[in-house]
Amino acid sequence: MPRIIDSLLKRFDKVVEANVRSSARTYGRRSFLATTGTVLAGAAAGLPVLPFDRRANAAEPAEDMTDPCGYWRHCAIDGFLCEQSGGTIRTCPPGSTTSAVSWVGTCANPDDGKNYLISYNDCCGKPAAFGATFCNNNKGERPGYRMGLYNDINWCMANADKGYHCTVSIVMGAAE
Ligand code: ABN
Repeated sequence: MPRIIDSLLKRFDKVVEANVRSSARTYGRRSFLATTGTVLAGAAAGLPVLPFDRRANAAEPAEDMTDPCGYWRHCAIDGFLCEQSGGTIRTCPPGSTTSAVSWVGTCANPDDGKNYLISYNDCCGKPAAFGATFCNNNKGERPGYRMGLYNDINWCMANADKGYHCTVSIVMGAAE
């Protein structure tokens, strides 16, 4: 091969190699990982973390509790436990709807000693959950003429389907 062509090919090789290396540095896997890592670390360090209190929702009742009615959030419940009827402590079982109105109690969380407002909503539109435990706790309950402080009624009264099924205990927030 003539020397001039050989020299041109070598130069061409060098240029191509330099381009490939530069491209690998910019678009390669390591570069991608390094950039992504930097962005994620920056986001974690820079984003403000909104304050919220996990304590009230921390301890879900164990299913094998010896006294399910003794769980702190149920301190003023009057009804069948939804968590034993296909729902959870704060969600109605499938096929039932949360009552539009409710009675609100105040219960102390033993984990932090603070009081929390608990909304006791009835779940409506299914037959009464006779297979579930019925709890009748009355902390803070007042006579029936104080509607919002009375738990011994069917809170499905404002729903289209007024059939009572069970009751959920929803933490609304810390009590003042
Ligand atoms: N809040 C539960 C309930 C429903 C019907 C009657 C009494 C209590």
